[in-house]
Amino acid sequence: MIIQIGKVKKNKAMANKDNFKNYFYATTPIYYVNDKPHIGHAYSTVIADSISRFKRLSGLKVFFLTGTDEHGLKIEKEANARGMSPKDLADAVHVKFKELFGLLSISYDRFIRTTDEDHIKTVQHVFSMLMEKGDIYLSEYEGWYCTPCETFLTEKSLIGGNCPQCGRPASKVKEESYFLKLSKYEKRLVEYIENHPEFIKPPFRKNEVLSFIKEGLNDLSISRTSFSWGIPVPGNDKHIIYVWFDALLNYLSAIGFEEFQEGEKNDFNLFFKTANHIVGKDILKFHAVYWPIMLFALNLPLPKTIFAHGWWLMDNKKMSKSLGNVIDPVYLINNYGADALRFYLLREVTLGLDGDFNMNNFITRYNSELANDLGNLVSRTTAMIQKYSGGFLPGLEVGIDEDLIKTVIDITANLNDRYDNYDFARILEDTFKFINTVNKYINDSAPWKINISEREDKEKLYKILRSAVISIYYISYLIYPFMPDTSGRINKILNIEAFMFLKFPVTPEDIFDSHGVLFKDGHKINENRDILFPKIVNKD
Ligand code: ME8
Repeated sequence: MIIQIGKVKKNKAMANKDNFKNYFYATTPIYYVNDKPHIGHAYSTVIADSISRFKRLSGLKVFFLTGTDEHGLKIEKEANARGMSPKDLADAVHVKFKELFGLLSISYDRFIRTTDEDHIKTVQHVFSMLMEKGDIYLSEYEGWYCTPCETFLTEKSLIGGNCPQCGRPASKVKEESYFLKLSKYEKRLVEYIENHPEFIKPPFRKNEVLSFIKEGLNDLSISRTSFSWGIPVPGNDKHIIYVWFDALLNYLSAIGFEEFQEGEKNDFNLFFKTANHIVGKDILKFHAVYWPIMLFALNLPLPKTIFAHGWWLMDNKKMSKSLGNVIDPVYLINNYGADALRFYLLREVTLGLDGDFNMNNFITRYNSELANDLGNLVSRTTAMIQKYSGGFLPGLEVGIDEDLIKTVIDITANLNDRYDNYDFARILEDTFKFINTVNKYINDSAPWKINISEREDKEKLYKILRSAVISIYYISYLIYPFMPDTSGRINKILNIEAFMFLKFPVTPEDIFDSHGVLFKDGHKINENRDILFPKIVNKD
């Protein structure tokens, strides 16, 4: 069955049902504000945006959260170096993230800042609850700390005095500290991970997490006394709360945990059970070990999935300021467009694996797949409709090519599973294969050779026009989560206001029904004056 919905209108009938299966909560990491955003930040956010858009399109009630992580020593140090207060630094840099997300058409529902009042209240409240419960206790921390990673390290893990994660020097710390009892929940966490295959994705990351836990968990230091930029520990403001304990709780504060605790009937529990935390592989440990233990301590359910994506390298080297090879997403967007960047990030590499950002590849993919294959399909189809039928789509009764319909059905049959497994590269691969199939269909059927004075030939021509238009409609649907602006531009050309809501698996009847509703006989197709992807001429 297909029900027509507006592009951004939610499907009310489904969303209001008191059932968490109709909800979807997507989160990105919250980003440190010590520096402006780079391609890695764009990447996590685009992944979360794409899955959120697909889930909305499928009729779910979606909450998509992103934001900034504004406390901690790293931010305090950077602010000192710039001669400004940490809050002023955060105020200035968080705007850069918002600007980037605006340019990238990121459809977030909330941009949280850890300096937001409701977040601070939640963090202090959770700290007090766990103190009361006895899962937090006061003792002394003696060990090592990596400020760039905001991570406590054991002496044994250091590599020549440096942090094993980022390679920069670690510093020795000895101070009074509050601790969270991790060891108490170790066994329960192992069991949970082993019994919930959807909890850590991709699956190959699961063993990595399990072997870390099985080495034995030390209780986690969760407060500091040697600097001041953080949320004070309630009742002992000599201490500030460890930035990761503070940051992880953003996933609760953003969706009304406080109000829920106070007895208000909101959607907190429905959303939280469906949470998909999208993170880089560098911070998987925090999300798959410390975070679930905080939630066990709070008697809350765990998020549904933690998805760890890989890292982008630049010409096979780690991006770093000192190497001067950090890619500025704003530069790429200004030169090639947001959708070209979104497409490259999602198409080039299977999510979960590392990728190499290479400008030549970027330009090659852009020119061949976006400009030649997709752009050309849209422009030649609209040109044909102008030429052969004056811009009006004829022949509803003649039907659509059956092989093309079958391909659409094959692709959509696996769509939900592919999204749930973050197999975006595969969806794009199938979609671009389909684009080529349609281009080939037009070439092979050679409408320019048809003599339309014959009735039968006229029907043949109408079938080609209609098949091409309906195919483009489904292509627009399939690319919408990844390239929303392009999809909107195509819909404008097709002169349609909204997608139809697809219920999976799609049947041939659904397709015929939808084309009958959207593309009635004589439906006007707009002239394509808008070149979707102008070719890039390589200046080198
Ligand atoms: O870790 N390739 O913030 P952060 C791919 N505040 N992704 C990359 C990347 C790269 N080269 N570099 C960064 C923090 N990322 C914490 C998170 S969450 C409660 C707190 C992405 O500003 C990737 O998602 O260092 C990584 O996990 C995130 O940026 C780190 O951002």
